[in-house]
Amino acid sequence: MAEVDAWIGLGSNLDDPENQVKSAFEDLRGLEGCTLEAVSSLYRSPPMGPKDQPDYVNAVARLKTTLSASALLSALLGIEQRHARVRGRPWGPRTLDLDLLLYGSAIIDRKGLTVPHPGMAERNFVLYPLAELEPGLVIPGLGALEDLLGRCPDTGLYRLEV
Ligand code: A4P
Ligand code: MG
Repeated sequence: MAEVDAWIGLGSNLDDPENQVKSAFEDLRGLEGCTLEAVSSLYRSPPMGPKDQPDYVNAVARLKTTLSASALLSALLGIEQRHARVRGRPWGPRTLDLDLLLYGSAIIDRKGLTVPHPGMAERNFVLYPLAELEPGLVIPGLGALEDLLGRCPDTGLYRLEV
């Protein structure tokens, strides 16, 4: 099967978020059928949604994969579970959230899998790390990353030193 570039968004705001994200990079590196190609810096930001929860640490990663989009999503859910993710309220706190942001140039909209990930165009904690790795990226159905950045201020977003 042909290899596809997939982009993963990582986020955590519980149980040492920086380490959750860094160890998730290692989990991604170990995924069968995938090669971890690049990871962004870690970024801290205030919570989007309910404010009575800790700040988040976010990052993005780029993989080359021979997995289908749905097999890759299942693998990501498996990693979340190993990080003791307990699903609470929507947009509530979590030890690790892994989103499949992009899967090559695919536009997918079926039960349980929407790609590009809904809402990514309005999330500075997704767009700025993506731009760090690939400023010229074009998002299927949404346009040039550069244009999305122009409409999404980096307010509150803070790049952590590595
Ligand atoms: N699903 C469908 N498409 C996808 C996809 N492309 N990637 C389904 C991942 N999952 C996808 O996910 C619910 C279901 O979505 C999955 O089982 C999968 O089948 P979830 O992560 O449990 O959903 P959720 O967390 O309840 O809601 P949601 O909308 O995914 O939350 P988000 O969007 O992940 O937001 N603030 C900051 N600063 N940084 C953050 O990272 N994150 C959230 C959670 C809230 N506020 C935040 C941050
Ligand atoms: Mg999610």
